[in-house]
Amino acid sequence: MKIIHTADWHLGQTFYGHDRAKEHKVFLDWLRATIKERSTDILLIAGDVFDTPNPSAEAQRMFYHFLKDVTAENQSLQIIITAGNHDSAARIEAPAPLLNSFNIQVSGIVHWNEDGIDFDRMIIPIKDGGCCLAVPYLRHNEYPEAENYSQGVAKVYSELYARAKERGYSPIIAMGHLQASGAEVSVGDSSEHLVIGGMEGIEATFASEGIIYTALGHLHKAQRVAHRDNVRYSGAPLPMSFAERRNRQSVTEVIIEDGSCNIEKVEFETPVKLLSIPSTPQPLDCVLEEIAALETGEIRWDSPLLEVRVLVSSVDTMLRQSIEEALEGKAVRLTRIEAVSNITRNDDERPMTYDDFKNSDPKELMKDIFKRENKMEMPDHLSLLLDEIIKEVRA
Ligand SMILES: [Mn+2]
Repeated sequence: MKIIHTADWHLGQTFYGHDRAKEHKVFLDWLRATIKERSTDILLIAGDVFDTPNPSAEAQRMFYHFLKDVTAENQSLQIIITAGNHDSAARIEAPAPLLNSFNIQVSGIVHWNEDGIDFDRMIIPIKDGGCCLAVPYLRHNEYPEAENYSQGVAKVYSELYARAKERGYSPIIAMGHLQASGAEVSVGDSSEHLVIGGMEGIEATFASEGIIYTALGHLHKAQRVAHRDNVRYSGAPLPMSFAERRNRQSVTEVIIEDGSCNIEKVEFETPVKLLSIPSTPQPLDCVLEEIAALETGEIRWDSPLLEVRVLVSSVDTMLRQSIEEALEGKAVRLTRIEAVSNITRNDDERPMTYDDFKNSDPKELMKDIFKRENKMEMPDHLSLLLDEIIKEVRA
């Protein structure tokens, strides 16, 4: 059985205002060709198909065209899709009755019946007597009673596994969209974060040893979890932020044969590079020198997306203009200029731990973040607004 595991497409994403539809199109065409070439039996899409719960018509059109074309080209292909935290669970599941006739199953919403969660809907038969435990991104309270989120999510997987085993399914694969603890998060990447700052990691033991392969989505860097080769993130096909610019993009091919699985990363060369210069923030004159060394040429849809990082010691109102002038005629697309203050940081600015976070006062935390981001104290009217929000949440 040949499986291709992919996730985190984020169709419809714009990158600092730059449209990425053409990049996504290149990826989808490549994926189609890869599936044909490798005679894939099952395509697993582990969530975050779309970048937002309310994707544009163009993003949806691209997705459904892909599904139509790839199933037409590969008559025996089965596709299983789970919703991620960026997807609308209801929206992605809405066309399921139609998709089922193309051998495409969607697990978006957690359905409930009189006994609680309707687990059976998440058990999807696959070829050769196997099944896929297709678990969408679980929101708070979308799990049986448990001490915390991590344990609740683990309970869903163990219940599904127990049921699948009892019914004699073999092999059993699983797919989910979650943050496993012990996995690597891209620093500064907000699209990967869960409910609060990405701290709710699920213990890797959620994936029972009896599950032959667990296909995960959510983290954008391809990696295995807790040193287990068969519990993996396929990674996103496009870098979603500058924090991910050094990631290598791929989909994961899993071949299951005689009870064991063989895993291969199939690399995808992204058509647009993310460029961050200089490699560490430098004073303006050094930055301008680096810009001067960039290639000149026409700006096209696939020209690199550029981030410029400048070390500043005072407010320079001409900063943007100087950089934009230096960039004239260069074959790059400017996304943002990050001005980094070289004023010495306080000693107490060590990274926050989970315990710090649990014991912190939300208002103080917000004020602190505001100060760091804006280099000024939070104005009174925002502070009052914040009081109201906190009051409302606690009520
Ligand atoms: Mn996600």
